[in-house]
Amino acid sequence: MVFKKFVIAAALLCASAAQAAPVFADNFDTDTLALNATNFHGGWAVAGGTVDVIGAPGFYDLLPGNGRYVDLDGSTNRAGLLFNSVALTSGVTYKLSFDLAGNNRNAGKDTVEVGFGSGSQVFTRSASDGFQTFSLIYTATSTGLVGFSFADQGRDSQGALLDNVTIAAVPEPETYGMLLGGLALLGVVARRRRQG
Ligand SMILES: [Ca+2]
Ligand SMILES: [Ca+2]
Ligand SMILES: [Ca+2]
Repeated sequence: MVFKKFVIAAALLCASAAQAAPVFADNFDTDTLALNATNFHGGWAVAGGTVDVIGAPGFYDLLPGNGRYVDLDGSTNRAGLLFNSVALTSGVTYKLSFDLAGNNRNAGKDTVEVGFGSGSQVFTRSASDGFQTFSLIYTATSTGLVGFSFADQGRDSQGALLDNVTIAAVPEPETYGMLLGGLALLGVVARRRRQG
């Protein structure tokens, strides 16, 4: 019985290691609906232009069913830089994940530059594109706060839509190897016990 519990505990450990708890997560659902929003929960700030918080209930809810989300080009014909920071640990690799949709107002394509640590990548979404999950990987070179940001390159007040931003540690291959090794050992022990 004790052995069985041990195996279950080991299996749970594997599951939790494979899905590290996020160090940052925000779905914007608790933010105040506003054009040219400035008051964000979760540490966000805006520079060099504006963004809007739109969505449910009925405030420019362009893609219903996603609560609230950010229109990355506000209402001043000058998209702002939406930025934030998170405490990371040196040497650990993290994945920034986010959902990005087109402007959904027939306003052509939107190009968004996403920054995470010293890296950045440009994502392009067509006007009618729905939310899709994208990600960016960064290995922290020091322990402390690291910035991440979203900058729509548009100036037409109809930006790409952003939702569900999360950052979580990526399990290292050695961790998987150790866990698999541990499980194999448990298998051997279990067989020996059955034979004995
Ligand atoms: Ca949301
Ligand atoms: Ca807008
Ligand atoms: Ca645009």
